[in-house]
Amino acid sequence: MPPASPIATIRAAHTTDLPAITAIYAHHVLHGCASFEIDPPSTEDMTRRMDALRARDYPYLVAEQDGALIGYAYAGPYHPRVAYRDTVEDSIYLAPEAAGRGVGTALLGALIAECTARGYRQMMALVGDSANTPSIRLHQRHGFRTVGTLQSVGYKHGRWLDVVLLQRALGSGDRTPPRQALNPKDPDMPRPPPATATLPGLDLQSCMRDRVLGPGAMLLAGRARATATELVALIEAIARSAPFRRMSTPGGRMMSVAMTNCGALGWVSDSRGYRYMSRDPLTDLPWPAIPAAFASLAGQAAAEAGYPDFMPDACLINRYEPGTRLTLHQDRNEHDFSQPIVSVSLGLPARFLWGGLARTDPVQRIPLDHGDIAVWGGATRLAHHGIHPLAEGTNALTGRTRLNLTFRRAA
Ligand code: MD3
Ligand code: FE
Repeated sequence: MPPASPIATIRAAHTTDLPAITAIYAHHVLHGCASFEIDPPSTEDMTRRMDALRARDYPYLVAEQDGALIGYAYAGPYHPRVAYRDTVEDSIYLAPEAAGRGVGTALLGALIAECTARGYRQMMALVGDSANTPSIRLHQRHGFRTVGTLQSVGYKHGRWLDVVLLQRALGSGDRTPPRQALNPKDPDMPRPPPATATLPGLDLQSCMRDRVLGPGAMLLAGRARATATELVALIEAIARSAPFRRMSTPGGRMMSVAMTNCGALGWVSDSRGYRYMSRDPLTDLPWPAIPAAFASLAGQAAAEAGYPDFMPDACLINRYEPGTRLTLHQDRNEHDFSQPIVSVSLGLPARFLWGGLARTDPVQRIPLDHGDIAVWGGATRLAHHGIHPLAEGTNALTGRTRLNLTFRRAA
């Protein structure tokens, strides 16, 4: 298995990326059916194409690993006629060695965020070759629906090729009229600045920190920022009926993190061990229900990371103060390890300790900021992890505190 290490960073493309982009695209033109070109374009051709997109403020992104470019994605006009001006078409190409590692998912997530912020309302994907299931699934994970198949419209590598059309809405989609272009008659005119304030949970600067942490594990940076105020208020309400408490480990040590729970099951630790309980041992009452805002955020994040049907029944709420830590451990009190875990960080930043499947594997430190969501599943579900002692600081929303929501399917 590949090492569970940060393998991709997403950032805006530079012109200096063009030779690498040209090489990746040439591979797909020569050997694949996703592109319907037959002759690989030159770096100059690719430069002209990038310039044309960027002059009109379409996003162009790259994925990088250890300084090497391993993939790129851009959005462009779906059709040149003017009434199509709010609809974009995406393109994503990965270096062959980067396939199947979540890099495409991270690129497409960031591209969707960029296009939404620019006010586009629909994104189309035209997948060359109906046998290209990785690309079709990638788009489905990001909420695209297949809207049709153009049959045998291409011929390449000795066979007729279909084009699968997939589509998803961006932002408010068709529920509201489009924002006015500066010159509505001319789709080439620059568009008004992005209305980031209206975005549900996505902001561009955070999205640029999205990372694939390992197979099945993704950092969705800043996705909880837009709802953070509401989340913190809901945590405070939960803590009024199920107070934060410091639990003791089975070995008799008091944990420095204060915890409470909501959901059908709550995680507890005492001299009898770690386990899930349907009632709060402090009050003998059922734990408070998972608020709808929690469930929808966790579900959306899991879907974005490739786990579309996540239905958590347990939400552990951890509260940290400066100096508080969580030592390296595995989460293994759940029944079904094929279910992912979704973690939402609020308030003070932390350094997440990210180890391997064996306790002695090397440990990396990954910064977790206010609003960051991490999703773990698949091969990394049982990775060792922890939180480095929290640094001193204050956060506008939570004061001298870090709050973490951990959503799990326990039963
Ligand atoms: C990586 N909480 O409560 S959640 C915990 O920030 C816990 O309070 C941490 O670990 C916190 O058990 C981090 C992130 C997390 C949760 C489960 C994982 C990361 C994981 C399982 C496998 C690998
Ligand atoms: Fe844990």
